[in-house]
Amino acid sequence: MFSPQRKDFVSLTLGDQYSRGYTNGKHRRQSCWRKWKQLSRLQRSLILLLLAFLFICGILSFSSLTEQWRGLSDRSVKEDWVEMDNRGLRPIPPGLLPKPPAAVPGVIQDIPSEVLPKLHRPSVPLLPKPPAMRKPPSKRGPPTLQKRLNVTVSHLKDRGDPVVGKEADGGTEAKTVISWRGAMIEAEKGTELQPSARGKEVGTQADFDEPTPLRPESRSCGLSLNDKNHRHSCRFNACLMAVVSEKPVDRAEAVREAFRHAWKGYKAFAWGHDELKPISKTHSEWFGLGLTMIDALDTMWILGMKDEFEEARKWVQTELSFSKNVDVNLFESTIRILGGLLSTHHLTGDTMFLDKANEIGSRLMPAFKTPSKIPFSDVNIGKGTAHPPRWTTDSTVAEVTSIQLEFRELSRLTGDPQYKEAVEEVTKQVHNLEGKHDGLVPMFINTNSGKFTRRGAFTLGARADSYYEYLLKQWLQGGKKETELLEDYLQAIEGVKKNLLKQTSPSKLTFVGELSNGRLNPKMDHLVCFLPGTLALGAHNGLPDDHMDLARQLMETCYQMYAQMETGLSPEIAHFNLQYPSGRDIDVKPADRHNLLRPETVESLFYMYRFTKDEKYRDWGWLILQSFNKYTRVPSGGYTSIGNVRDPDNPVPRDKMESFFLGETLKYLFLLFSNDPELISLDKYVFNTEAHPLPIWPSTS
Ligand code: DMJ
Repeated sequence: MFSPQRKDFVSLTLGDQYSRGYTNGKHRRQSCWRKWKQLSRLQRSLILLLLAFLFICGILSFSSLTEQWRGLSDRSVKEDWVEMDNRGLRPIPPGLLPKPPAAVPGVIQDIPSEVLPKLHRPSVPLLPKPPAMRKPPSKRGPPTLQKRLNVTVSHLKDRGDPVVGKEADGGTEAKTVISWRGAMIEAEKGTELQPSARGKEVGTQADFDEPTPLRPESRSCGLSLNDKNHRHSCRFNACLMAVVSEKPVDRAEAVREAFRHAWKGYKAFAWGHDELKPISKTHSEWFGLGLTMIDALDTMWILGMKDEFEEARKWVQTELSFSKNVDVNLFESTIRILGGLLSTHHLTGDTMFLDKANEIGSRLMPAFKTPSKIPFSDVNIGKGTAHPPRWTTDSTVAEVTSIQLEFRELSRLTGDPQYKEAVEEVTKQVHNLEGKHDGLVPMFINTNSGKFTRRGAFTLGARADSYYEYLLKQWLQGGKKETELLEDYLQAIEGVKKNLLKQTSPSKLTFVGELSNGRLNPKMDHLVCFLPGTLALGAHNGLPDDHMDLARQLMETCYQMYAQMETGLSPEIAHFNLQYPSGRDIDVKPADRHNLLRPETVESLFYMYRFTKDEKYRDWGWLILQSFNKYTRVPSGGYTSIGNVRDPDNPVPRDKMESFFLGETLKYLFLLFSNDPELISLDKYVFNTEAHPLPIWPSTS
């Protein structure tokens, strides 16, 4: 309550107001001072406290503002565009769109002419090309170190770097150092964290700092984008120089040897089971359907490994049974099992594989019995029932839109339209759905409503990736007639260019970030590395030239995701540096350091080499194969995923060989090194997302 004194003060103030007219402010100032002096001590303290508080708030908001000006905080896409604008990279206003490019001779004529003018209008310019690799400064490091420039691959092998173990199969003699500490190291959990759970997404400067000193051999190579800051790229590039100058090696044969080694482990410890656990010399089961065996069938055929193929064929014929009370994931079993059986049927002409494909296809059909006809994620192939995951009625967008190549092909081969009809209904619905952002799709779709859910997050990585891949590939599979697929694909690529493309601050590496409620998160899954290959495939088939430019830029980035790691192997997820010009390009969060032997980068290298014939793509693939051999090969047979690509002394084997290592990674490496462009010609086949080639339909189909 107010004290009597305070009441006096109020009456004085009122008197002052009446005299304001002729004091011209001076009196007003005096009055303020008097008012201040007449306040109680408590009141003055409170006011001072309030002022101090406001002052501190002011300082804080000023510093965050300046951070934004410096680009240190999460910037909205709009703000990024302001920056692009400043660099002269503004999107061209619609009225000034360039004319559609003239038809490329040859393939482009296949696109219906009435569709082209509408579709061929790349409206968003690409980011500028990264600078060419610099030559090293002439004097760098002691001369003795510079002499090591002519290091050869065999020299690198002998320099004491860790080798997983001694070959037990009579193959090339390797060192017996087992670099992984301890025999069995606990597998790390996957890291598909929700954005909110991931914590800090934009790195601090320390995240992009150099953690350890340069190794001598790194200093001497001098081929990196930025010598000071990319020692791992540098080391990798030292290897690259060595690769270029090494004696001719039959690289395709080296892939065959790797396959034999992987198969040896699978045969010895996991025969007929889903996956090999090469360290513990046992197996793991996912669906209990011999996943690795089926995924590897067409790889063996393509690699010309007839004996191994015959053994596997016999198992499929006599042991493989789909009459099992087991829940399988619709997407995974479609791309691996149905896709693998169909492609093997095509390559061999053996109808046994088609019969099996038909059987698994029909057992998967209950998944489509939902209120919306958007399929459930899981099917019990024995009981004929389907259901969503326990915690939701949503399905993943990539999963429901990446089963079309296989089911359409099954209908074509069997004459039974039910497969094609079911998956094309999904395509039609997704095509018409609201909630896309410049052609980019959210990650989830509800099986009851048929609508996108959890909108606002857009990625080319997990849960959305193969949606984009299958738009293009279905269009190719069907003979370039289904123009809605092409429209959706072209619009999506424009959406990527407009919303997700960024370049790192140090070396201007182009990457595809993620959009989360309007904010760009500068992270990219290794899964996104399918994109350079898909873009190149589109460009080869008459789509705009800037798709190929983007493919080249992203291919470089995907390669750097390997080259800048200490093991020469990519992490599962990379965070890119948008802020600190003198730091590293790539940071890896502790939860993302694993490598699962994934194929996407070597897949894209294969496409890039086929279309450009640039040998550097083969050299990059060769280095990656050698890193797999060095850090993931298990002496007793098989390869293992690892937990830490940043630690060459302890890469932390996770004791699992995923089926896609044989189904995809080694197949794409072999095709990359093969000198026969007709071996699975890209004008005759489309690869499904598990690397199983399916024929492009003849025009009469
Ligand atoms: C494979 O099963 C397929 O390539 C899929 O599209 C993505 N994930 C794995 C490989 O990384």
